[in-house]
Amino acid sequence: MSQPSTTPRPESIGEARTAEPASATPGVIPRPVSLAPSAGFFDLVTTTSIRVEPGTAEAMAIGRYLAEKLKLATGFNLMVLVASGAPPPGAITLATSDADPLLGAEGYLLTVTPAQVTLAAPHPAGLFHAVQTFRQLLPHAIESDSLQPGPWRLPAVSIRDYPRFEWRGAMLDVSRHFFGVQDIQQFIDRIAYYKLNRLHLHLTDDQGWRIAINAWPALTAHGGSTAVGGGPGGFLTQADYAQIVAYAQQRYIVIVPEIDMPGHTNAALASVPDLNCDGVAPELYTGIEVGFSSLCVDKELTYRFVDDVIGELAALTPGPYLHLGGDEAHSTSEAEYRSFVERVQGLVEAHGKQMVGWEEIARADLHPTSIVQHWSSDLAARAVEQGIRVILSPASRAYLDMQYDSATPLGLHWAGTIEVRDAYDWDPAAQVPGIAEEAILGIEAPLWTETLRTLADIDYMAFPRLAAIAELGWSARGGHSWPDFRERLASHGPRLAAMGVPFYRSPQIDWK
Ligand code: TNX
Repeated sequence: MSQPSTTPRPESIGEARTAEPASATPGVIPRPVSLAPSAGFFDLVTTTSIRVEPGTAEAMAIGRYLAEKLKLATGFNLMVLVASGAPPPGAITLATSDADPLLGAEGYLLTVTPAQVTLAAPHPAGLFHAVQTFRQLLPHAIESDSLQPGPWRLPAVSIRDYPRFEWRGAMLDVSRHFFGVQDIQQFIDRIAYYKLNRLHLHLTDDQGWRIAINAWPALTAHGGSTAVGGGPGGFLTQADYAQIVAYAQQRYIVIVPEIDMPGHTNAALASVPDLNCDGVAPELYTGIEVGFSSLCVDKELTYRFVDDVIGELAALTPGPYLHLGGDEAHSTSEAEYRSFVERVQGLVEAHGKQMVGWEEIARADLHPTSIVQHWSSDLAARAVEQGIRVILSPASRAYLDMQYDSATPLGLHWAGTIEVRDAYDWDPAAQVPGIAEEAILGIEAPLWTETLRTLADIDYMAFPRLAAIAELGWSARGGHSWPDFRERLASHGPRLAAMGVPFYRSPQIDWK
């Protein structure tokens, strides 16, 4: 489904200041814009019903999703019904009519009283986010997938909430090591819990080509056959990819596919000899060096190839974005790099998509609709001068593949080590000189997988740091506070544990 763009809202200075003392704040992450506790509790019981207004198929789907989530731990078969009029006591109501349009594309109100619960939002995405907040108000055992004793009681509260940034993403590298449909779906569920709305899939790199392209079957047949360290690799069929896209859509997450070029292309060059300037295919690569490969930028065939790949991927991708990588093209000359990026920008647009690229693409002439992803230099500020919007993924703060400390058994450390506080305690609007709030489309945390092989590895590196990044992307600047976040995060330990996430038990947090 297409999401309406975020409506600008007046700065909610008043709301941001209604902060209660940390101890009174339920452990909701990201921190809501405003949260006012009131007296009493709502008890979720077998007879609780979930009511949806007539004529709202998406709200109905969200109601069913909520009922399914609650069923695993409670054992309740909650009724989900279409109903209008005043709700009876004990109902949970999902409403999209009459909701304050100032809440924007993703905002919501959540009201819990002893008699009833109301989730209201002008758009379904807001209802979906309200459901995540609702889950976080219940006891942590609600996240278990086996029957738990209860009772299932929520504190009465009134929440008004909407995001600071439109783009709140995570990136998963499925090239260095391959991760299939099930792992990716699990990751989607985890990030949705923290209200992220973009999953960037890094689908190709030197070590593996992971998405089937019908016009060039050798890409996956050969280029998908190994991984870092020489494992068996793997790839997504187009049906797999479509399944992931649909799963993400149901969770209001847009898939952003990346085909990295002109560098990071050894897997393609090894699979299709004609893509090489000399017509000779290199061997497959299973190491972790970067910057040695390049498409042959002055061969016409290169652009037929890129056009085919982009065309097939665009047809499979309902979201508006296509990421062409563009990073670390150390084997392509400056002039060739620029003309390549400019030509590919045209191809992406011809297939109806907006181009996204790593910060290096700011060296080229970009259209105002293209998007630049900052990771380590001040190059993205150049794009801002061209009127372009930026995604912030500063490696020293947001790279989930960096070690937590020097003892972390997984990960790299070229950008330093990143403890939970390092991931949390920075302001996106003050991170890069020349990139102010208005130029920031949002933030994204990349997870590169040179050292990661399993979903457990992903979970350990991503959590809890991804919760910190999610709060930076969503919560109002005025509510940013490490002591407050630290306290709320402590209560997420048992939640993550109940979900089966083997997260990093940072010594900075007094885990509950
Ligand atoms: C740099 S960040 C890369 C990746 C590596 C990563 C490891 C970026 C755009 N390129 O190719 O996987 O460092 O941390």
